[in-house]
Amino acid sequence: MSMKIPFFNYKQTKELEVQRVENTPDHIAIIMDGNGRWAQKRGLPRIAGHKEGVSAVNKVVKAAVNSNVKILTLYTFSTENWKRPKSEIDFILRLPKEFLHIYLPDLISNNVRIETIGDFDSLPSYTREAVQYAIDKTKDNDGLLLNFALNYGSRLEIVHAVKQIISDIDNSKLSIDALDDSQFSNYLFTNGLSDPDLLIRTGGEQRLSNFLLWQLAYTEFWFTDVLWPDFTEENFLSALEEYQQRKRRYGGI
Ligand code: V0D
Repeated sequence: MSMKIPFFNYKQTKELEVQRVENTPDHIAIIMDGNGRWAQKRGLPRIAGHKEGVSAVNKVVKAAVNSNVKILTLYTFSTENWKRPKSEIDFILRLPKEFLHIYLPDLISNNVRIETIGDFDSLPSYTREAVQYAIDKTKDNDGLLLNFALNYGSRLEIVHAVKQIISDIDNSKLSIDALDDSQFSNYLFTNGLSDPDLLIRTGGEQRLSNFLLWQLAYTEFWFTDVLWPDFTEENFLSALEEYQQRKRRYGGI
């Protein structure tokens, strides 16, 4: 890992202040697209691309830690992904365990906290158990929040929120008049998290694909043709720089 800024020593405070002035996004969300195409271009099966995508996740997590990002939300598995061939789904759903087997000790020493958003209970037990173990192991860490969108779909999330709201109104836990957009946010899976400042999508497509529809209302979008397995720390820093440029320009008006 190339560390440009020594965040783990006592010079930290000053660097962090510089970062704040430079307006680092607190919360970055990423749609990690292009894994299947990366593999197909090389004549490999799609799953080879997903596997390669895992090491890109590790690189970006380290880059986020080094850049003092507070929250990194990664779209790993969408509610629509169940439409894929069973063998591919089966392979993908084993990746969390594989990822954590390799990288959890590193994440712990980097003070990273792991969380998830999405329909966790519908995942197979081998996925749930591996991820739950990591959540428990890292729950007291107060560095980067690494938030995996796992079996996540934004419309599902919104419908789930509406049902819960109706039930709370029925039980007089909530009054219709008290329901505003900030109250509504409390019913989403992202309850308690700030909205993303920056959305990155790799792989060339420019759409949201049912990701964080409510939360991205004011977010800056950054798209790249780079396929996710090829995405580097340098690409990540380019996105950060462009975000800072945009903010500076708008701030000046
Ligand atoms: C495949 C590219 C890490 C996108 C990255 C189950 C598609 C690699 C995780 C992971 C996936 C999830 C939770 C966790 C630790 C790691 C992961 C999935 C897919 C879907 F606690 N990579 N990764 N999860 N891919």
